[in-house]
Amino acid sequence: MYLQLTLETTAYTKEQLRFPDLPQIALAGRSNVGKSSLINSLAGQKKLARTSSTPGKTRSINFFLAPQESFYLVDLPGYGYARCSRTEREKWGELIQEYLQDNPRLAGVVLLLDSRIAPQSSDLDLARYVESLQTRLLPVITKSDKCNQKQRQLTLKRWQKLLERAHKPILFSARTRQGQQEFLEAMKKLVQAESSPVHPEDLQQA
Ligand SMILES: Nc1nc2c(ncn2[C@@H]2O[C@H](COP(=O)(O)OP(=O)(O)OP(=O)(O)O)[C@@H](O)[C@H]2O)c(=O)[nH]1
Ligand SMILES: [Mg+2]
Repeated sequence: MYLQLTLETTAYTKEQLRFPDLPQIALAGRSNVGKSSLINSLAGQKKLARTSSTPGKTRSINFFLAPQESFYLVDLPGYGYARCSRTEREKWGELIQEYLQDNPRLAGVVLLLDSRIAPQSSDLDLARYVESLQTRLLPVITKSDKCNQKQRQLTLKRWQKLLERAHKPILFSARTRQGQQEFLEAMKKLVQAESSPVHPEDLQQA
């Protein structure tokens, strides 16, 4: 089953940023981890969100509306992209922070993690930041098709241990659609839980 999604707004700067009055789920993660590909895979479309094998493709915050479920899936620019200038990196960091902080209708943050790359401090920093915002964190391990079963399970366990207060990580592949149903269900639960307080025990269940 696909998720109907339409690109509604795009913000390149803080001035262009608007906070929609509907629940939002943000997709965060390092450049090239597969955020935009995940959106395309969910929607069953190839070019809804722009993807590239070169890191740093998404440079704006893109709001994709799921009209049937009444929430937004928000594609964020990736972090940890070394090849752009420092000022540009700082500008994106500020834009992402501006969006995540004090966003009254942020229902959760999906943290995408590459199944082939060892845990990075930038990922852990983002996870801690999301927790500090009292927002639910849903880890998704991407490109699972690139690993064998043993590697996948190892990565899963590793992240589960590191992010013990978050939702159990979901193994996902935009290529084979592994984990798609599980992910859709987890997102729906985040939307339903939007207005309930985030206690440590909620974080495990949401
Ligand atoms: N094999 C495989 N490749 C994937 C998967 N998901 C993404 N890719 C590839 O990884 C590359 C980066 O994917 P994007 O979706 O553009 O990554 P992104 O996180 O949006 O990157 P930025 O926009 O730079 O932050 C592309 O070449 C994709 O085809 C997957 O599940 N399996
Ligand atoms: Mg992208």
